[in-house]
Amino acid sequence: SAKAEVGFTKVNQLGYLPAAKKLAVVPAVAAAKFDIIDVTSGKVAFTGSLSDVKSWSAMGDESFKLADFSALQAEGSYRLVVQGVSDSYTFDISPSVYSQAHDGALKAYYYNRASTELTEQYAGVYARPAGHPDTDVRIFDNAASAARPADTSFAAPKGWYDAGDYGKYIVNSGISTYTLMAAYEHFPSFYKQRDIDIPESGDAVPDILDEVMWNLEWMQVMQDPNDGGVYHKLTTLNFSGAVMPHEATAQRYFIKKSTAATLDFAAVMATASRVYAPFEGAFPGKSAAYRQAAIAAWEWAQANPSETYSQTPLSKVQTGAYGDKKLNDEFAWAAAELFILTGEQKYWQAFNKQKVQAGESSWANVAGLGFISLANNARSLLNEAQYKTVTDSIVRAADSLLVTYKENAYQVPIGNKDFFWGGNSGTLNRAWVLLEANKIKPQQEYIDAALAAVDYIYGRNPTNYSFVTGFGDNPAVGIHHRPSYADGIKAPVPGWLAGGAHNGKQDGCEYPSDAPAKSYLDDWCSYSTNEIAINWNAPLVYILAAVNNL
Ligand code: 9MR
Repeated sequence: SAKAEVGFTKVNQLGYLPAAKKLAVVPAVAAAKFDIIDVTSGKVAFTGSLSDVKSWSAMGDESFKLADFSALQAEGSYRLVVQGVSDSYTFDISPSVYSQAHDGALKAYYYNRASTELTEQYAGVYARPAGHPDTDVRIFDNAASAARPADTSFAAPKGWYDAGDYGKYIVNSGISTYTLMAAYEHFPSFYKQRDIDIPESGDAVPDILDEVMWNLEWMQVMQDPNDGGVYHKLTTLNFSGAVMPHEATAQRYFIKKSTAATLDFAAVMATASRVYAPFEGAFPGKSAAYRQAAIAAWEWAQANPSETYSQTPLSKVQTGAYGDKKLNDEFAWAAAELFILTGEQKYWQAFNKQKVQAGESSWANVAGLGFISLANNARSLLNEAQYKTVTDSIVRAADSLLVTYKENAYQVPIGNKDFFWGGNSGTLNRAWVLLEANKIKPQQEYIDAALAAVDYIYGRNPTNYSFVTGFGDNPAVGIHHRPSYADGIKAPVPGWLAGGAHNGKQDGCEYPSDAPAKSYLDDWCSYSTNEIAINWNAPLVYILAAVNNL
């Protein structure tokens, strides 16, 4: 077919905001013009010239042309037509084009709740029995202390499953939980009336904070109340088979206290203490308890500054490691949040001592989160010069991302080093830096680049997939997500962002291409490109909230 011979025209399969820069990527055919057809009337709504032939080394030797139809701002449904190429998928131009996508990305967390039944009322066809009550979780020998000896057990229910597996990991919960709270903090009026149809919908608390509470309640009990240290993870010894949650019943353990987990926990608890303070009526005592938990965790980390987590291939524990040897960013982030919470100078000094800079965040690098919190919450705690060191660092980071964006012929804020396991979350976390810089020093190009990241996620990328399940005309379906695989329903659980293209091939699957930007496999086999994770969805929620509020 024509499609197979010359490839596809790639668009954001959801569509574009009316005022946005609008690009499609067209195969490098001879045609010089493109038409945009209004699908309702069948008439040509816009005609433009294709760019000259371009290339991006991350795509190997495939070249392409760009179609720029930014000037088309009229609301409607459209498709892009080029002679010699199949028509693009249909896309919308509308101010609400990312609204349902936002709600879907947030609702995904509900589907990954541990310790509860998903009822048909809220989960529809994805209803399932409760899994992992986590009422009898055992202390693994490397987690034992005098107060909590090995093999004793206690309860740590709730929380979200980390990803396609059923583990609950503090390091990964840290950045995920924070990012969702930041979305609420930065866009409170957007969240005020937002109903994502979860069991708590309709109560006095915004749904996003109800959903986050499900994870906070678990995180809180991951702290040993006797010393303030926090367990790195709560998992089985090995990954379970591809079964539903209630069928994965192997013994679960609290595994080793670590400095990274304890500091991420401190940062999240300090953030939660301030974010939930206005909701004392709904959650009595929580804000104060979180404050105490954060301080106790910080103190433990001062006394235990280098308890890193690692697993050898021969270890008895084979679940995710989230091992991180570089902890100055964790110290900086926790210090920033504790400074905002308490106003105490010792935390500001502790932040500065780490000599970190703003930039793209990830589970292993959380310094940027500290900068975001300080820029948004510490204006009145700092003098002008101090505050400027924070905002300058964010602007510097964004400006270097802008260079990447402008140098990239595909016009996305993605460099060749940005293809790694979970790289789609990196793209969204870079968009976050750009949007923070836009608050400090407004510049249209920051917004263009951030929206280009959204385009990439929903289909304007070399794979032609929308990387989010259930959204777009050609979404990922074969995600590495145990419930989606085992539930017998063809369509995967919706709203989940796949990790994305890169050519690490850690899973040994057969990939369609070696080129990093095209090395993506929409199949269960590919846990390195097609797994989902709570820390990848979180910046998706944040960015979609942000672009809904541009
Ligand atoms: O997101 C993690 C990625 O940065 C690592 O390269 C990868 C291999 O260690 O692990 C990823 O995290 C996985 C975790 O260890 C276990 N649950 C699923 C996570 C997503 O694949």
